[in-house]
Amino acid sequence: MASNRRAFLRNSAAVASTLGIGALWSKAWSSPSSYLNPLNQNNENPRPSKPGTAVMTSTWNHGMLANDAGFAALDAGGNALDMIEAGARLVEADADGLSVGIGGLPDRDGHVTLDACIMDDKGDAGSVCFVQNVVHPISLARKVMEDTPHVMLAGAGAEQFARELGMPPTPLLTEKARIAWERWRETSDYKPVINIENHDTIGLLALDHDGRLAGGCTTSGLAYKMHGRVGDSPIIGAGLYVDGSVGGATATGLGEAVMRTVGSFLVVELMRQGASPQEACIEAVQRIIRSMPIDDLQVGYLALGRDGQVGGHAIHGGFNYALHERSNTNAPMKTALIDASHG
Ligand code: SD4
Repeated sequence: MASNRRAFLRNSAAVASTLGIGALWSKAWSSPSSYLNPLNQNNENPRPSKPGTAVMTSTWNHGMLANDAGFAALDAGGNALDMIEAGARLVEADADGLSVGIGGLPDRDGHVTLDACIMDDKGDAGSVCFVQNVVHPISLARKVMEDTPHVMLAGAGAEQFARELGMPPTPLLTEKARIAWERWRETSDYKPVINIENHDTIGLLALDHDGRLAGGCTTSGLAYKMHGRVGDSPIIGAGLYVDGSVGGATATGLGEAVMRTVGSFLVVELMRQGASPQEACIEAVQRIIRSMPIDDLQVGYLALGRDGQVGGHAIHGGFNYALHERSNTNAPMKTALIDASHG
């Protein structure tokens, strides 16, 4: 899959430009002062909107299939939240990929521990972290949001809630992942590799035809992390943030850097002040570049405005995201894989 990704990346810019989608966010970012609009106190979105257009965008190659699943859920009568859950579940259920859900690479002690969160445009949020033996943490996070007075459940408590909901305990360590872990234990050299599958997750953002926004993020976290480590992905404001009056953002990459800068919240707040999704992602990446050494560190942001505009940016080359867009239920679907690299 890593080599597929590399092969894809050589072609993705061409794909995007063939579909004419890259031009949407080609505007060059100059400096924060060029877009900050302190007068925009009422969350007015100054940009042209595309009423009725449904958009779904998700990180990495597997975002294409996730977006397909999201639109299938929409066409089956669902809304933006259903699009997110369906897209995330598809990737979580893929036992072959060494990230996200079953088949994810374990921590250094051999345990697969999962993190996920979900958020809607009314500000409701649900999250689970450090969860084991649950195939669909995104659905568990949604249940935390919809069925409990809480936002976040962790570890054994989250697993107990899953059992109460009837989600069966399911071992998540596949043979393929176990072999990879055994091989890693020969050296136990802990070093996340940028843009490689042991540094992977899926972040998803959706806008349905009725203008509802939602987002989600789900991951097995960094491979061979310390037992108990939780990354940015389930942290509201870090791995994901949605504000119905502005837009949503999600992050992928080294969670420690995202948490330190509250990245997704930052992206959405910049959009509130008038930045386009693309400009906001660039500035959030710059915050990291300005504040910590970035040689071995990758972070990518993806953002969706409530008007349907999409942007993405990362510290290093190699970050890509999938985009599906449909102007109404009878219109053809436009799809593209976008190379968000600047390097
Ligand atoms: C984490 N942000 O656990 C996640 C991992 C990831 O691409 O996104 N990998 O830190």
